[in-house]
Amino acid sequence: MPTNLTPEYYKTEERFREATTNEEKIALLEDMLSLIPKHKGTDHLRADLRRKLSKLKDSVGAKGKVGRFTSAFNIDREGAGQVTLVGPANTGKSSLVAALTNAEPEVAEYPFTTRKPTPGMMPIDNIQVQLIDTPPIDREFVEPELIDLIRRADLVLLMVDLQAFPIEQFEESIAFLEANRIVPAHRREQFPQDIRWASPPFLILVNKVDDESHDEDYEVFREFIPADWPTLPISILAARGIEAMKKDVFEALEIIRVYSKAPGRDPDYNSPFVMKRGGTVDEFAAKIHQDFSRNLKAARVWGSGEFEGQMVSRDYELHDGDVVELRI
Ligand SMILES: Nc1nc2c(ncn2[C@@H]2O[C@H](COP(=O)(O)OP(=O)(O)OP(=O)(O)O)[C@@H](O)[C@H]2O)c(=O)[nH]1
Ligand SMILES: [Mg+2]
Repeated sequence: MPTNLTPEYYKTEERFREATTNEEKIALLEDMLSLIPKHKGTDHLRADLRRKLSKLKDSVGAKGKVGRFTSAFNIDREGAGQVTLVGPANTGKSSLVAALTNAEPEVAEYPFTTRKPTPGMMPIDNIQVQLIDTPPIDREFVEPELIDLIRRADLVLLMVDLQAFPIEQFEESIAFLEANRIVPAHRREQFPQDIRWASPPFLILVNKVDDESHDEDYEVFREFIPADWPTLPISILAARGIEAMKKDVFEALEIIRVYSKAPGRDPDYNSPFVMKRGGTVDEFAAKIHQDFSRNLKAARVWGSGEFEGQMVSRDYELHDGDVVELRI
């Protein structure tokens, strides 16, 4: 249905996009609403603008307080995946984020240092994933917002401390998460179907495996943990297991990197397109541009271990590292 918007509306919309203060945005949104003709074709647009307006008004009203829309627990997804570090106090969560990302969360010898989550970007090879440091979960009061943040994760890294009580830490943490309806993807089937579980993949990081003398303790830990749990020994201090961790994170996110290539040119290996595993040529084309997908005539693929510029159909499933040349 046509919306029949006036040039004046579009002008106001442009000023809204350029506005920098919330007060200015509120005034312009109100103008925009008054400039929209009221009919069925504009129902969605008007509802959308009213929603934006009320959000902005809330956030202005909540100034000084910690408002719903300024909460540190509301973290926008960035990069190839949102990976949330979870665990008891003092296990080394903040240390990992400080060591592997641009963020600088506080690290301290005493427990319960972290009070608010901090996101940072962690490079893995030629992509970036978002790694989020969080407050510990072995407390009397855990913010419901922290639970929501964990529920939204693409991957949960549960960190325990080999030099404390790793088995208890592991058991108590998963019991706590389960009580909050968060279970690992690989165990999802074991839980009732009628409850809305969040079931991201889990990876257990056993930190502070600083040298060979700790390797044996890790083996003991491993024997006590059911075999289906993926675990990885690391030491942030001694930089052990960090590359293996990055590799496991990449695998657990179930993503692939695909490179676009123009005819007669080399691909840019520095800027991959990140897709979900199982993604097709058609989905790749849509990622570049909706028109590409619509007008796609042919595609050639290099990679997949066997192809050297082979023609493929639009439903061809791509693999990590593939180079694709689209013809429209
Ligand atoms: N031995 C050893 N100590 C570590 C390692 N990683 C971190 N630590 C130490 O463990 C202590 C706690 O580290 P943090 O990163 O603050 O731990 P946290 O899990 O963020 O703690 P909370 O914010 O209280 O939940 C600090 O003294 C770190 O230096 C490690 O690999 N080996
Ligand atoms: Mg911390």
